[in-house]
Amino acid sequence: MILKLTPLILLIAAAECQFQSQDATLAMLERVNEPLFIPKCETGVMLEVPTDYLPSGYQAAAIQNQLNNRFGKRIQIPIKRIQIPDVSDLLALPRLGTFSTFVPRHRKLSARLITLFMEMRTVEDFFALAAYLRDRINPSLFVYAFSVAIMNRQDTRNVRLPPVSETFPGRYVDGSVFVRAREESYILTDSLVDMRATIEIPQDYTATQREPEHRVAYFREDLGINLHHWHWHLIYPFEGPREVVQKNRRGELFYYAHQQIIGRYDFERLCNKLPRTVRLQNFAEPIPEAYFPKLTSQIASRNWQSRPGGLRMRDINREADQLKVDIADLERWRARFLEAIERGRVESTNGTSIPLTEQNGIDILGDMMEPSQYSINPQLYGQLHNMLHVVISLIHDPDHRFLETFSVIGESSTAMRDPAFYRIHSLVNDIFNNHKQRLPRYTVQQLEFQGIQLRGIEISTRGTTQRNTFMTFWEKSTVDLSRGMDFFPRGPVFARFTHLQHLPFTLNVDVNNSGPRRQALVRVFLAPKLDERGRDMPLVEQRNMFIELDKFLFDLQPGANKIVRNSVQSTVSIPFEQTFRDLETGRPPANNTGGSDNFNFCGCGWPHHMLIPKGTVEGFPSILFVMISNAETDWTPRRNTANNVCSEAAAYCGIRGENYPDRRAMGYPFDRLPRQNAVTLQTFLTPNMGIQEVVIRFNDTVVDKTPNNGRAPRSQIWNPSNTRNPSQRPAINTQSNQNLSPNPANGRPNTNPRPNTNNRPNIPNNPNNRPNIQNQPWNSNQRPPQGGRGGPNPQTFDWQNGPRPGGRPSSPNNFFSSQGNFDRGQSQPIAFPGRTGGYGGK
Ligand code: CUO
Repeated sequence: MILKLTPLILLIAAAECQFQSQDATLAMLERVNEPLFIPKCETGVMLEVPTDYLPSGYQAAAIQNQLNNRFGKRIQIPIKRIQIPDVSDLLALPRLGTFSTFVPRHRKLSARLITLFMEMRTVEDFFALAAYLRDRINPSLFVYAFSVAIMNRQDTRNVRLPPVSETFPGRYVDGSVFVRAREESYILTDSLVDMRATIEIPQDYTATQREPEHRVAYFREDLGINLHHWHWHLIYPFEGPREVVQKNRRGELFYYAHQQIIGRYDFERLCNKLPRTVRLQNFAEPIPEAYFPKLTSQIASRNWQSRPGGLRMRDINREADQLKVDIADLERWRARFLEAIERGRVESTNGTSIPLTEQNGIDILGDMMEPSQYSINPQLYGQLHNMLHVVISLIHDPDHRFLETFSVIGESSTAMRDPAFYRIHSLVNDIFNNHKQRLPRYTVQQLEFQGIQLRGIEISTRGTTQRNTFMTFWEKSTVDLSRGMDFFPRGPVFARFTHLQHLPFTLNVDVNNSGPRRQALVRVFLAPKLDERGRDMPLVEQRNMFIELDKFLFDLQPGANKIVRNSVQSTVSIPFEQTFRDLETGRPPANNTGGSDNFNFCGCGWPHHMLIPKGTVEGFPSILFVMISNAETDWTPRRNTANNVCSEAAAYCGIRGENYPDRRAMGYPFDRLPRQNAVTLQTFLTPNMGIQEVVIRFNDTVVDKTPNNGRAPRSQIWNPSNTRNPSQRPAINTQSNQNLSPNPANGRPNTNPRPNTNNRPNIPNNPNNRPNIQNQPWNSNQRPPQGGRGGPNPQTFDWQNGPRPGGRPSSPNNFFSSQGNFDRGQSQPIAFPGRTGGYGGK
């Protein structure tokens, strides 16, 4: 029985192509604690759910009729009534409990639900099952499996998922935000809605600077980084239908994506005068690092558990989670890994000995380590990585006597907040490295590119005359959390948070090609120059610290070539606005298949604002490495070039439906030990490589990205009580290229992921909403006030109006300063024998 079913609705329901999958998806993922029949989205989307799909308490027809009238639906989407499969096992997971893909029982349930979703014959059937389950099963399980299915079903490929920070904002921001948001939402309604204050999320809400580890909290707690990690695991789930899990080189990408995370974290640690991460080695020893997340679970209204420093991992035996793992298991699994790597062979379930070859050894080990369902022998090699997450996440209640659940490290959307995450992944990386160190070292022939000579590298950063200098600073950005707020009255809930940012820069590379015209693959990496003690880092260590900045194709003409590459073009990162995409205000038009297909893959990518490590006020000395490879041998052309919107974020995330584009081992040329006689980076270089000393100069000042204190102008607030009138919607760019500048109507990003002619996002400088770097005052003697991390009165710099009053005096080390600090620490090119200008290999 479907209530209020009209002939028009039946007509729409019959037309499969007209099913409003995008609206239905956003409605499914909004306010997941709130029943589905309550209108969702700012447009008031109403899913017309069959009565017997409703939770039992709401099934009376009279109630639904009353609720419909009360909430005033605007867009009706009829939900089909189907034969519901047996889902009793899914219902067994407590609705108000927690869910983690690291827990085997939970993972099995998620694999089963993903399979059910994938097997639904039509898109209507899929949404019908989703509608039935949404208000019955555990919301975290639902959101995870539903999101994986949306990304992998053929008929929902064009549907775009909101970032999980909108669905579960409680996993990303201080719990006190919700108390303040609730109060304002209650008082400031209707015509007063635009008076709601933007809620400031302080940078230092989880600890103080008395805790040394907190110096890198800006990295661990960055919203974009945690969204990236969640998205990565959504694309590469451990378990599920074959077409969802078995992706090209998935085990190797698990290794590489996490190896790069550790490399980046250690880079940040050195910038903050912290030693590199010590791997988790002795499982019996206390874990010194503490973590107090200050996050509240909106599902269970519980706090995410804290971990004081000095706790020891203990055997886990929790009947309720069907979870039993001993520390001895972890020891045994690790020993088997190391033994297999030493032998160069692993043993499959049927006893076959399989070699760990140069080509696929790391892929096999990656699948074994997670493990994914493609682990070659789960009984023998166990679940080392997943169970390390689990054991640490339950360190506070290993036998469930206090009825507590896991902490942030047990959930992929929050795990990177915890310092212990990096201890685990340093161990995992060390094990992978054991394998890599046993592989034959790259010979000169495997590294060089005949006839190619790299002659010079230079970084020019907009807004400064200093060469080879990256500039970093703090920036404030605004996100709307209202989709995750399950309380009335509705309306925007803007939160403003501070994150690292860098000035746009350009990489210039001079290359001589003594051969014919050919296509090159340009690889760009960055590493610290010095170790913890200020000594030049030996190459055997430094090779683990090289973080990928970019990788791109370039057509080399015969003779001299000048490669010019902008930082926003990086194939490692995605723009800020893509990470925090607003699907309601920034959706592409329905006929824009090129822009919307692959959009969900586009959500995966290192957040661009974290591309460059923080550096130091004095200038952190680093080494930029560029290598010109032969694209003919190293690059896999795309099979489907029509949908290449996402190619720019392939480095850590791959490309949807395609092979990983780089045929070389991930991390090449630094994934293996350097050849015997290449002790230093200089001696490692072949003529097609080059290095340049650079510095990363940090300015401890907060720049306000959004005008008007992060709030929308009053007259332009989009009031959800308005009807779906296009004239009242914030403008969406309809030009052919991508406009990712903030939307003037609400100060929020205008995400319109349409390709421009060269398939790269075009990020214009909008004089009203974004800093126009070319005209900004960093070159001048103007001195905006300093704010900075944890200061008593953090100040912001308004790009339109200049410094705000009341700023702290400028520090003499500030590169805003007029003291001529631009000339300090100017990097010097490294001189190589027989080479002028200090660039390139030998
Ligand atoms: Cu991504 Cu351990 O794999 O968190």
